[in-house]
Amino acid sequence: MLQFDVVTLFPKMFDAITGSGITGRARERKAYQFLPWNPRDFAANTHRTVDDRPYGGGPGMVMMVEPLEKAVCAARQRQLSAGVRRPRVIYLSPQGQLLKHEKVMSLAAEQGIVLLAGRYEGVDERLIERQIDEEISIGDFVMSGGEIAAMALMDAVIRQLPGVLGDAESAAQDSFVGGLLDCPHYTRPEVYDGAAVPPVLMSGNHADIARWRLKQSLGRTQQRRPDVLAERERQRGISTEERALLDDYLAEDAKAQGAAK
Ligand code: 9D3
Repeated sequence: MLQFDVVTLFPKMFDAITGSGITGRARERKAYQFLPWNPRDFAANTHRTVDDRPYGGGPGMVMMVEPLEKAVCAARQRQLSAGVRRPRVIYLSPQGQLLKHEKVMSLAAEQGIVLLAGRYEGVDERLIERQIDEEISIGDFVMSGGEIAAMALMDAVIRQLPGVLGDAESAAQDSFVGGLLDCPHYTRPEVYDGAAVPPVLMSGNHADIARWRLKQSLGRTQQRRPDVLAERERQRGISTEERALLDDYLAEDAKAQGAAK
């Protein structure tokens, strides 16, 4: 069972993933274990202080090295006692490497992960040097702390653990794994306020439907995330059929854009 030990000033935030949905069910089924560690419980004074003013001046506060190190070491020790050979210690940080699918897959293969979620301006750099294996960011935007990033990482990893997703959910996953964005989805009614479902989806021709979906995925990826399509092409090339579907999509889209003007 994958072990997640999380060092955080806000353990209750993690109820959001451990208590609900796929990640809640996975915990009940013991696909992973979650244990929070609050640095306040390791603070040296009666006020339970965990932050202090930055040397050199400037705004905000910095998380102190001592309570954080004690909390990280307690988490690491617990994992070692639980049989984790080499706990991986990750600091969620705006300075980290961007989280990608490949990293999610490699983390899902670990025995144990210790996550550090920071608050304030960040943590004392000596804590990073002494205890952190890697820093991970979830995107180029500013949040108020590392907890939501830690939960995003946990959710992505947990859904890759064996037995967590049912067949239906698994099949739906294949799309990003193939390095493409998802195709559009429709359900009843067949016509909503004059807007009809694409007729091919009502045809019952499964080969046509699969081709249409691939074409939509290729076209949308090219238009919305050209970086993702270029990386897929670099990794595995593009087949003659895929090239033809993409060219078709782009030609039809250009025509539709022209007509709409
Ligand atoms: C406004 C404060 N910034 C000064 C230039 C630095 C800063 C410190 C702490 C910015 C954000 C944070 C809190 N964010 C995280 O801990 C965090 C995060 C994020 O904000 N965006 C994307 N990924 C991550 S992972 C952790």
